[in-house]
Amino acid sequence: MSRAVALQEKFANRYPRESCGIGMVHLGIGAFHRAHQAWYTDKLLSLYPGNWTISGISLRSPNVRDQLAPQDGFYTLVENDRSGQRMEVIGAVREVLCAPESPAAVLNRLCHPETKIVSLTVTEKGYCHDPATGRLNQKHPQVIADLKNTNQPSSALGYLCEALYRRWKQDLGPFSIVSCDNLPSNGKVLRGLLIEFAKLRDAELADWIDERVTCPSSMVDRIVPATTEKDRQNVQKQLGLEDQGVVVTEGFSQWVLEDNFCAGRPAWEDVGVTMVNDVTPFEHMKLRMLNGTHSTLAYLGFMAGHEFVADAANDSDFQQLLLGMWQDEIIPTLSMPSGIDLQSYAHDLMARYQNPELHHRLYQIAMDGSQKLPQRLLGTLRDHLAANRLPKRILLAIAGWMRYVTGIQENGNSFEVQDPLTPKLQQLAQESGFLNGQLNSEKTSEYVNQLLQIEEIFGRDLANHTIFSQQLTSVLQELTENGVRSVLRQTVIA
Ligand code: CS2
Repeated sequence: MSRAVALQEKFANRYPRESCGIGMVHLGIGAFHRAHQAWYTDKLLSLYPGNWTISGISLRSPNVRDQLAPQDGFYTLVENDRSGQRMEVIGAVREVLCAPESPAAVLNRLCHPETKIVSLTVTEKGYCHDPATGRLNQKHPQVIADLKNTNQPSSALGYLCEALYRRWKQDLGPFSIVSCDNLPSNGKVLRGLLIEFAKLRDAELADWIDERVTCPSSMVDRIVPATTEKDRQNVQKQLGLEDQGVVVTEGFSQWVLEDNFCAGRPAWEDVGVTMVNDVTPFEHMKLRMLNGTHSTLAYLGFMAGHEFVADAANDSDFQQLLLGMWQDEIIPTLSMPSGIDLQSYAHDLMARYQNPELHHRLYQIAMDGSQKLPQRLLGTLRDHLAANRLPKRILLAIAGWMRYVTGIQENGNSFEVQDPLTPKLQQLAQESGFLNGQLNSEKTSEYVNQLLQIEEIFGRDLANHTIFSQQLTSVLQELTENGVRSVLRQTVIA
């Protein structure tokens, strides 16, 4: 029996999939999308079968297409937590295209009259922007290339702009664009970038986008570790079928979405999505409380020798660090609509991190820190600096990142730092003499100051904040001299 047929049998005709047209295109069809938006949409189609199935686009590698095409887009979603394991075959993804191989097919799908919503998970770096300001990086090689070869784009912005250009010219009407990446005001930022990009091509197109296209902001949340061979074998054992597209996640899921769609939308509110007028407080809550502490665990936990989030979150020194961060440093910066209890949110986060059934690598989260730091940690930091306070745990987290990007572990082993700025970061570590020969505070201070000069991460203000940079230097010096564990004990106890 083919993979497609076996999965279709398990899908058990929960809805008449063949007659549900494709109404959404998703750029960046990785594991997160399949555990989140596609899962919500699958529940929706079970309730109301309609034209909201998904065309998933891989912007880079053919892997997901190669996994899903032979199975007609079906895949198993495994939910793992303390209450047990659940498996479900998801049918919401009807087609998967690999953009570098077939840009014309992707553009045709985006320009299809039935395409009403385009969503994205292209990670922070996929926006070709300056994370500190949210503006387009006009020197980005993909931006330059996509403005030249408009029919063969490579970036999300390039595809969106060309598709909207054609829709404008052919009078096909706009689609809504939903960013599902962990960026603050993701819809607003994306809209600004798209208009900036379009202006470089055709000012009238930019005006049309401005008038007709909406980009609702969204807060998305579900922890989705990278799938392993063991996960696939587990599905094979439990369901008796081969599935190359398995995705493993936790039981928890949240999606808060701004209700601003220019071409209609599915009734996602009926399957647990929260539709609101303003996503901002929810974004701040999630980016600072979840992603901020996730990155903290990633840098410090990894340096201390932990492999998985659950290992670090079950280590009492790290637990104390997180509890202190939430209570004293993050929660006081948030202001939430009534009914949102940040104490219980923090409590639930700890339980999610400690989930022993989820094997979420710290190394996976540590990736692309230069793109993540501003929204995860630096906003909280700035709020404290403005009130003349130095949040010691946030400082420790930033120092942890500075230590991490040297690519050398505490035991002296080197590892690969995955970040678009890696060459620059490691050059600075070399040039400043940090980690070369005898460590001294002058070299550390030089290294810290050089890093703080990277405007796309730290903006213009932080390098000039003397008390902050001095304190950061001394934390980094201690971290390097005495190791994470020792600093953690001092910071946590003090
Ligand atoms: C993580 C996120 O890899 C990372 O940077 O912090 O992917 C995190 O797991 C999700 O945002 C949870 O919703």
